[in-house]
Amino acid sequence: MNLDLFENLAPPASSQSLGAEASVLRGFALPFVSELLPALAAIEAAAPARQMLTPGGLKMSAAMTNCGPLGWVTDRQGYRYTRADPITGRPWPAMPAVLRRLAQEAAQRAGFDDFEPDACLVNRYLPGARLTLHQDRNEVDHAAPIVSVSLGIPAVFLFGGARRGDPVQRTPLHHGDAVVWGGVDRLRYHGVAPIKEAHHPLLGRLRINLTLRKAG
Ligand code: MD3
Ligand code: FE
Repeated sequence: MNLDLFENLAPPASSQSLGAEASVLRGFALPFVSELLPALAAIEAAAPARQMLTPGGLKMSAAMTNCGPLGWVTDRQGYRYTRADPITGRPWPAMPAVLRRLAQEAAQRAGFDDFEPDACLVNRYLPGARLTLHQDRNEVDHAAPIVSVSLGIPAVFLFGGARRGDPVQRTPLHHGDAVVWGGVDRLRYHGVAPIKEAHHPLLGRLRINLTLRKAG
């Protein structure tokens, strides 16, 4: 009997299911971190993170920037993807090869082949910052998954259902964790509980979350 056949089908020990098509890959991003951090610093130098306004006029508690051909923005006009950074008027910084490779490998590990992200939203959270329950529905192709990478101090990820009032599952996310969402889980409500005061050896009192999407 060819046991390799089964080994290839078995999930890695560090994979955890959040839903039928949502999985946490614990520590998946760790081997990429030393290349990722300088690439992120370059992105933030070219397109500084800023606290955007919701359509209702509230300042978001997380600061955001983007890389890749498309970037997610919100202001009084609404939520949308743009090719240019509204602050600098220049195209968003290019997506670093290491980030694209990380997203493709994580997607593949979770069962989504040929993921071609064209947008990466960078969320920066200081203690106290949060993200209220929402759906990600500005992307054109809902068949493509979303890959998220958590760095720095921990967060509690809130994963609800198809309706805002559905029960919410709470999952801690740590430095180096990757999560892949697709298929039936793609439009579930989700958010981030207020970040607790903490210190991370590489990032200090900061959490960075990268979400890679096929937006266009
Ligand atoms: C679940 N970011 O940027 S991870 C977002 O930690 C966002 O910064 C969170 O939600 C963060 O929109 C959560 C990513 C995530 C992204 C898309 C999803 C989780 C998702 C789409 C469907 C279900
Ligand atoms: Fe989201």
